[in-house]
Amino acid sequence: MAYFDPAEGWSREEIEQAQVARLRTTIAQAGKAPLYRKQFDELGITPDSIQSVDDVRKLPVTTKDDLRAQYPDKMNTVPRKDIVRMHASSGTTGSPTVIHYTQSDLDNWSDLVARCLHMVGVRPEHVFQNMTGYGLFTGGLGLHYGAERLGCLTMPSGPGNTKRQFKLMKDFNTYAAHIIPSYALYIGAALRDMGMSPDDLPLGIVITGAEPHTEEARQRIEELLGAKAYNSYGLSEMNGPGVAFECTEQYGMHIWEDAFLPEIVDPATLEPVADGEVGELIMTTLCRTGMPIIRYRTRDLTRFITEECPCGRLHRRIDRILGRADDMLIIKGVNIYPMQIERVLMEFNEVGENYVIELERENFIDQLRVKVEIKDEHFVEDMRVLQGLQRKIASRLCSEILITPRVEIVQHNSLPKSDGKAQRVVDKRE
Ligand code: ADP
Ligand code: K
Ligand code: ZN
Repeated sequence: MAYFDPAEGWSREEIEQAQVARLRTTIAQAGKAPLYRKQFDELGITPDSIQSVDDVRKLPVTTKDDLRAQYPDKMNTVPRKDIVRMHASSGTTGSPTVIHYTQSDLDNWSDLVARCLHMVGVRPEHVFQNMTGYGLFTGGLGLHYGAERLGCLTMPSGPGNTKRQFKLMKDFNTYAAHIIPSYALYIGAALRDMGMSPDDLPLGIVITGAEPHTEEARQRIEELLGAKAYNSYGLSEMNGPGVAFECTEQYGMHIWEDAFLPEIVDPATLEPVADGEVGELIMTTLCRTGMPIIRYRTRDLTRFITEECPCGRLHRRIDRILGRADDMLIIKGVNIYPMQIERVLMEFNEVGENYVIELERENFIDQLRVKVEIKDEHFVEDMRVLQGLQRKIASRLCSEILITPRVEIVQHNSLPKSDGKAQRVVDKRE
């Protein structure tokens, strides 16, 4: 099999040699930023501190708050004239962080994204429809330049206007599309509502990323749109998309270890977890010149998949993101991740694609309410039937999350919808 980039086929030895060399270069470069200069001086860190990959643990970690404190550009390690692009995190949690890129950073980024797309079968002869928001969010321009780099006719259709999206797909024979999972579920349902079938669309590949979604949601997306869906992981602090991506095995995402040095640690102690255990993903940029970032705490929870991938690539895979450490809900003292709830909801064929998790406090007691849309064809006037379904969902949820939520079935298209990252949790507690 031909790789887009020879680095995809590297042995573990080649990967680790490159990591050590690039980490040393990165330390030299990062030391030009005041934050790192100070930390490196205090800890006595020089490029020579790195003799093996494990030596990364000698380095300080970087948090989102550290980056915010350097706002707007104190993390830069090149003169302003060499910076050609800026993005900012979407600010899902708190105020945004700013990322600055040099031209070589942008070129590397596009190569990484092109590599991802090529890995799942996208080719220059294909039309690529980029249905995510452009602007400061990295998902738009990131995928856009990657698809162009690969050679695809790239359509910056952006999100929204579902009918026009379908028309563009049909008229221009779109084979691959990039869609945020919650929006993919939404347009899939819209296709069904319009009385069209997935066979009416030329789509073969859908790239979904930017927010947590379950395996069950992926299967729905594939059925609704009649395409293979591949999970794409990235974050602004590490360029944006193109950090980790599923191969055609659809089991875990290869993290491009020639460009990023990943660690998975216990969030409380920052010690590495045992191989295969869940922890917080930490990453260091290995190729960035304008704004290198050392041991960035992503707050994203995942694990390394320990087995080698049948596809032959030796870049390690991370499992589907369980959620952000900040997403964990503590309800009546029980720790719950929204994705545990999504997984159960998507098991029910009657249930539609949109849901909201609401938390309230009544008489000092936490209440969990799950509102979920029912598919149009399953809507019945008979209250007993609906109540029966609500009870069934509540009891399945209880066996998964160990507390009994109030389940409320609502009509199709009645919950708020978004074409960007969906807000699945509404916490009304004080
Ligand atoms: P923000 O932190 O403001 O959302 P970003 O746009 O940089 O800013 O989003 C990056 C975050 O999005 C990641 O840290 C992760 O939490 C989430 N994310 C990105 N891709 C995925 C994915 N495929 N699965 C789950 N979560 C994802
Ligand atoms: K082309
Ligand atoms: Zn693979």
